[in-house]
Amino acid sequence: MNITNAVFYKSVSTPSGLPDETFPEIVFVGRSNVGKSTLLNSLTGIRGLAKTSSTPGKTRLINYFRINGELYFVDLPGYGYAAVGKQEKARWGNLLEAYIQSRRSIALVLLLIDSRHPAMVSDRDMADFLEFHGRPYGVIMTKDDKLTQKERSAALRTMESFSAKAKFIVNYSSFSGKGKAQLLAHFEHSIG
Ligand SMILES: Nc1nc2c(ncn2[C@@H]2O[C@H](COP(=O)(O)OP(=O)(O)OP(=O)(O)O)[C@@H](O)[C@H]2O)c(=O)[nH]1
Ligand SMILES: [Mg+2]
Repeated sequence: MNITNAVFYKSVSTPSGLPDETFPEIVFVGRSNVGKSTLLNSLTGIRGLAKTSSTPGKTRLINYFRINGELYFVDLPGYGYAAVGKQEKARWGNLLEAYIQSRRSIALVLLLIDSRHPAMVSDRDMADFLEFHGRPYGVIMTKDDKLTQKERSAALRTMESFSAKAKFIVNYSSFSGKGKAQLLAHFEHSIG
């Protein structure tokens, strides 16, 4: 897939604000600070389209981006961010789960995993959740530029062991662009 046009569409904080399920969606899911918003910017080639931050918890809303006028990229807030209050965590956890379970227009979930910490419980839980609900998903191993070859192979093996139904696993660096062409090719299959 070639991304020729990407624009911010809207931010949503409650189920009632969700847009109609008119376009297929590629949904970005992962722990806070794993690099979801940065990946979105890397794929579209527009720095600053999605807000990024070195402090976790930057994205607090569901953000929709229209891609090529024919699909949405959906940037979701991260899970596993300790400094968020219990109440907000619970509220957000429910919204995230409900979204993944019931949103019919999801064409593909991108599960982002920090290459340096590939076996975190919350990530395993998310992979289980996606598999249980039969959602099509692919894995992005983020921040690949921080790894040695040895660490890369070990991380890949770990990830493969708990994402049996993943359609693909891609090593990605938003800084170098490594993995971008490969990932865009996978999108082609998901969107049709
Ligand atoms: N080295 C390196 N750092 C990255 C990469 N991608 C993202 N980062 C850094 O990771 C931090 C978090 O990036 P974000 O894209 O804001 O993370 P997020 O997953 O959207 O975080 P939340 O919105 O809090 O859930 C930033 O400091 C980014 O610069 C990458 O490929 N390599
Ligand atoms: Mg973000």
